[in-house]
Amino acid sequence: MKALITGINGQDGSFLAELLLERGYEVCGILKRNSVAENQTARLDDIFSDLNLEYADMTDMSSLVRVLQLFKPDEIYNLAAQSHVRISFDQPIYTANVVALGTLNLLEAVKLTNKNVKIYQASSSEMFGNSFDKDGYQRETTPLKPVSPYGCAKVYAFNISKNYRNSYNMYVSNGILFNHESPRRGTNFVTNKVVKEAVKIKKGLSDKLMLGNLDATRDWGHAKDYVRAMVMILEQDKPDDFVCATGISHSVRELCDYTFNKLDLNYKEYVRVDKRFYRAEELVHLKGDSSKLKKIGFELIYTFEDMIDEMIEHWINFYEK
Ligand code: NAP
Ligand code: F7E
Repeated sequence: MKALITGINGQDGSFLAELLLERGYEVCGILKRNSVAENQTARLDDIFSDLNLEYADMTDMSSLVRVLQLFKPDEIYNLAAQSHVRISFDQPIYTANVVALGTLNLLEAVKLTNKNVKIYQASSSEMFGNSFDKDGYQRETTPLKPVSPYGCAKVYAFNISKNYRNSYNMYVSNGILFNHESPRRGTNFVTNKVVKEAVKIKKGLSDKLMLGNLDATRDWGHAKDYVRAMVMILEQDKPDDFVCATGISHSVRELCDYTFNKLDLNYKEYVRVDKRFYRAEELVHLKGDSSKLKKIGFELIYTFEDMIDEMIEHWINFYEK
């Protein structure tokens, strides 16, 4: 089996590439042009020689057609995105071009080259916005009311994926994934920012941590668990859409409390609120119901605490080196 991963050098793309190689897949990926190529492939260092990598960009459909004709994949995991929600307020048009129109470019490229490829679309809990069911959970049937340019672009990608599934009989499935993290998470996302900065404070390398909304809650899982869900979703005979979440929600304040406590520190002495890290419209609460995914056999391995502990260990090792 041959899989093409867009966003292969991102957090999820790198874990997914490792998992698919372990399962005997031939793995191909696209990289967008970057001025310092070495930095861009840091997450792929351990598997670099096992991958087929080509330059292409989600905003350039001709480059996607070229790659599809070259690799002839059986499966595509569409993970490429400008994935930072706050930055999507600064760069809304770029975000829409990559996330929304980029997905359309890929679907069209597949339709024109080989319609029989199976496609996984990286949909997001950010699509729900501040919408949740009476029991406080978001699930596949919860109305989508996005509150960020990123969320709006992901809703377009979600809808157009289902439209291609229904109109052209293409196999396109959505994983509606809630926040998932790891030591490979970008350090401008809140979990890795908090853990990295708390370790720096512990080591005497810093004395303050500036954050935005401490009361927002998120359902945080581990990226390694969630890439297993992606593969499981494409293993189904028929295309469908699945929520992937832990069902447990923590506030940013609780994340700080847990992390600083683990380092024998009191977060209240170091954390300061800085309005620069607020969003123009906030998504306040996320908690997902993964019952549908569990019915096809999905189980979590990591807890929130395991994941944060792993991230703390990563940054301690990093600063000790
Ligand atoms: P990430 O670390 O930000 O990775 C995004 C990837 O997309 C990077 O490889 C990036 O390349 C690539 N990319 C960006 N713009 C591109 C373009 N124009 N053409 C080609 N590639 C481009 O994100 P992630 O956390 O792995 O998430 C993977 C996917 O799942 C994304 O679509 C994200 O929106 C979605 N998602 C993530 C979460 C989460 O909590 N992690 C939850 C739900 C959904 P460069 O690094 O070179 O820019
Ligand atoms: O923020 C609050 C912030 O940037 C989480 C992406 O992977 O998950 C991710 O989006 C929460 C928010 O993730 C800071 O306001 C407080 O309430 O880590 P984040 P996100 O916005 O939830 C979804 C599912 C995706 O699909 C996205 O691609 O933390 N927060 N203070 C902060 N957030 C950041 N980044 N930085 C702060 O200083």
